[in-house]
Amino acid sequence: MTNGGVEKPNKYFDIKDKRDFLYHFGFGVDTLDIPAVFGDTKFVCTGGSPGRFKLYAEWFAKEAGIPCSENLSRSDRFVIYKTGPVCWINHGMGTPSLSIMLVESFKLMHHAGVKRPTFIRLGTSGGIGVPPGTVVVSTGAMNAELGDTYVQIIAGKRIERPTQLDSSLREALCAVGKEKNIPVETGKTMCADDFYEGQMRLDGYFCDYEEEDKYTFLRKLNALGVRNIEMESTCFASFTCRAGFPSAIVCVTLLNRMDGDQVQIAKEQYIEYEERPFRLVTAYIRQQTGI
Ligand code: R2B
Ligand code: URA
Repeated sequence: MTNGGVEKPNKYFDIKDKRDFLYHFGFGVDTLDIPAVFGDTKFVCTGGSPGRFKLYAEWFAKEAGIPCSENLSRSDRFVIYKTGPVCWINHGMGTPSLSIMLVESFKLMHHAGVKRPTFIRLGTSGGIGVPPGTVVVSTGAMNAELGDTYVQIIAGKRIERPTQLDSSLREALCAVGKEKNIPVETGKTMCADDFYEGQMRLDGYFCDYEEEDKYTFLRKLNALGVRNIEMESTCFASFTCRAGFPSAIVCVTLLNRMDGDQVQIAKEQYIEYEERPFRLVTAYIRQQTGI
């Protein structure tokens, strides 16, 4: 396992190739004045869905009384919006998609000359023993083998890296949650590699385990301090930690997995749940930035 220290950016990409192109964002140092557009960034907020992140950016701009950019992405893989010092970028589902978005946004911050941006993931998740609508601020991320690491396969070898998150940022977010009367819990987040079998659902197409195995597994997770399951936390924690960027994971639970597997919530309820991480995180950002 690597020691978890902060790593310098890749020695090759600046020296060898001054014309770096962020392929999945569809622009590069040659095609956009990156420092002019992104140089004042302080927070990068991210989460899975492109539509939700467009909405979050628009809500934030309206609340803060500042303009919202157009979609700055020039590819259809990700959307990027900017509202003052906050960038809103979606990351898709699962760690492969997230890892691409994080690498390109770290390079983006590097090219923009931004020193220590704070990264916050605002997501959805399945709760373990907590009521639906609970906002879980993660204390750490656990992989699908129940280890507190992110596993990467590089050159045919398993590399494990720590998945720490920033404790002072977490505490500050929890304090804002209390102030705003948002139901907040802290606990570990398990990062599954898929939505169905990897989360021991009984409603997938395949299922070669029994109902009691599901409950045994969920009870085990609960005993290990896990409060929610999603699909990106290990990679998010590990990458931000390697880069030395403070980071937090704030996910609303859409259901309590002890009570079921299907995500079937009325539209208004879903929107209200999706709003909770947004209200919490943006109250914190506005407190920090004074906007
Ligand atoms: C939460 O929700 C998505 C799956 O529905 C996935 O991206 C995640 O982490
Ligand atoms: N996202 C997940 O990964 N799992 C859930 O149960 C809900 C949302």
